[in-house]
Amino acid sequence: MQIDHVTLRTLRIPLVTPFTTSFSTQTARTVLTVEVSARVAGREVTGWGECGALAEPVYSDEYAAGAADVIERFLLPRLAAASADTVLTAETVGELLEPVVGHRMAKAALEAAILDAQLKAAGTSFATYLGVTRDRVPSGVSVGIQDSIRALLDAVAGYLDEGYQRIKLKIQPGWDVEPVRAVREAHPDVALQVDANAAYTLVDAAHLRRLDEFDLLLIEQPLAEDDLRQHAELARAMATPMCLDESVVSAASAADAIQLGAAAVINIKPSRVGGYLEARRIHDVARASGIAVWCGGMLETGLARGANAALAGLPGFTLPGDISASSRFYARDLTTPYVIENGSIAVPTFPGLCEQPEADALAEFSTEVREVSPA
Ligand code: NPQ
Ligand code: MG
Repeated sequence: MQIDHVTLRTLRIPLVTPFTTSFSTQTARTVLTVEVSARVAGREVTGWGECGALAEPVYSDEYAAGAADVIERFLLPRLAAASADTVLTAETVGELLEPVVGHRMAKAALEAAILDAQLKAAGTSFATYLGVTRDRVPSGVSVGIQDSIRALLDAVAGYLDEGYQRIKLKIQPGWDVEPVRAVREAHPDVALQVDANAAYTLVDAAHLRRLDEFDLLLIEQPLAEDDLRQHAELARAMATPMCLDESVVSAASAADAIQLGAAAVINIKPSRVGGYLEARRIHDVARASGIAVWCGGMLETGLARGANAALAGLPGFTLPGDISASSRFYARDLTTPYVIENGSIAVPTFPGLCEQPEADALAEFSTEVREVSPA
């Protein structure tokens, strides 16, 4: 593949309802998109990628403007140099970008755009590329921290009415045992799990153990990103299965977490781990180790939501993902909206990772457009 041109856009897309986690309240999603114009075997093709990084480095150390900068300065020049020698395919992106330390969300966005272009040129869907044969995947929903337990119960009831097959409650100190108890009492049989986004420390072990009585599927990332050993210790102190999100950034860190007993379950977010290809390797490592995985989310637009659904069609994804309908977050998506029917999302069959985004949606939400021509 030969890269001719790249357009980096920063979008600000309003959320249908504020999303509060232990680290922030957001009323809009700031998202960086990567549009790659390339030639594959002489044929012009466009590929799109979306960056998982938030506007601020509060979920992880990356942020959208930093990702745009590192793509322009350090990542794209490496791919452009390789593309002149025709070495460039989606499968070589990981190795070509290996000399740059970290910046996995930036790398993931660029790899996604290249992979999208490559698959569109070949007329191949992402599911076919992965060898996925399932045509639908079960849909779960992540429910933010609310102002009251009444508001939480109303939100959960609404999502269950829409058909979501699993509820994830965001928790933080001061919003944990009582909200979880209220939801469990209102819905004794619902598949329920919690996500703390690293808001606790091991000192809270006795308190977190109180969640064991609610028959939760898992507790996600209670401790800090770097605290693998402490997660293992907490896992031994609790009956609720331990799930890692932020701590798992690669297949290597997944293997470490599994070996340490820090993860009985892994949340796989393609953006967090450097892209869909590394996400598949984590799936493979976990599956070989008897560790369940599910597909997490970063409030993806239509540029990445369908690719997540395809990934979640792999056989090791045995728990419902945070792959909700577009309407869970956005009144207007960049593509045809993803919908949930009978609690599941269709695995896309179109070529590539995503549909072409709608030009008027891009125009409506863009706050910055940067044209980058590789040297
Ligand atoms: C998680 N996602 O599993 C993340 C966290 C996250 C769906 O729970 C704006 C504000 C964007 C908060 C993207 C879900 C966000 C955000 C992701 C939180 O930890
Ligand atoms: Mg999480």
